[in-house]
Amino acid sequence: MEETRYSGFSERPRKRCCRQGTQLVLLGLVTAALWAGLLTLLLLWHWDTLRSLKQLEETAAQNVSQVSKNFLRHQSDQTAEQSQAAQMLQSLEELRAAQKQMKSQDSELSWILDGLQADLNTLKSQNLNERRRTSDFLEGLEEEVAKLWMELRVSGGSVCNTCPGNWVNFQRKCYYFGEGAKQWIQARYACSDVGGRLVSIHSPEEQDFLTKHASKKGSWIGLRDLDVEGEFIWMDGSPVDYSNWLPGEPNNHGQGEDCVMMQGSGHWNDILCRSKLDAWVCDRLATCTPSTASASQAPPGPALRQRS
Ligand code: MMA
Ligand code: CA
Repeated sequence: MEETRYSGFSERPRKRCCRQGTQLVLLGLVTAALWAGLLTLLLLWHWDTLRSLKQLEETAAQNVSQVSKNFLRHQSDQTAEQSQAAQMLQSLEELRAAQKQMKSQDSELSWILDGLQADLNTLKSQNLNERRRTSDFLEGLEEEVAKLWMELRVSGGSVCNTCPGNWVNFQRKCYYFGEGAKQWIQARYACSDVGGRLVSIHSPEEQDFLTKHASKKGSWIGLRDLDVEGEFIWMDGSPVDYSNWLPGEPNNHGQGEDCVMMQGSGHWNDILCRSKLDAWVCDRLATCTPSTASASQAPPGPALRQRS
């Protein structure tokens, strides 16, 4: 109807219609291109996301495996450490036990050692005592022999009154009056040095002689009760057959008086052996001078050996 209405002008609408079609096509094409672009972008984004996810997944898996590996390693380390600690604890216990045993062994050993030391000391002192007893016994024998020999000489007509220089004769003995501050034991050695021993006194006559000659300040004499308290022994080994104690003596004053001194008056007192006195008296047997008749027959007398 329209073609009829506008029959003289048919060229123009056809052109409008074509341009619109072209525009539509172009629009469609642009839209399609846009959609295609959008889709492409979406696809690309999707792929990228997928790739990232995959990567993340891989990384996560790697991390998980690393962590589990680490965990396992840590667990095994811990187990090793635990067993090591248990071992160390056991070693410590063993050490403690060993130390305890060593300590008990040590105390046992020191106990045995103490015992051995005590035994040794006992043996030593026994040996020393034995030797002293033997030597005292020998000295006593020698003394007896010398006295018997002297009797024999006297009965054969000999005169026994000869003393070395510095010694004073009385009856058949010689006496040395030493001076100088000494303890009893030092006086004993001093007498030994001059060939005698600390004096032994056996009669009132001998005592009178000594009282006259000895120092008025007091002297050491050869009497002591060192071994058994109250049991006094003379240096010549003879028993105490005569005594001249001060009244009330010996009293072992203060429980330590084991050596005897002769006072200026001649009386005796037991005092401390470590006290120092200014004088001491030694004795020894005199030597005999043979009579002219027996001189040729008599065997030589025993030499009086240096005394202890
Ligand atoms: C002193 C001392 C003793 C003695 C008494 C006597 C104090 O001690 O010499 O040996 O027995 O005197 O009184
Ligand atoms: Ca006394």
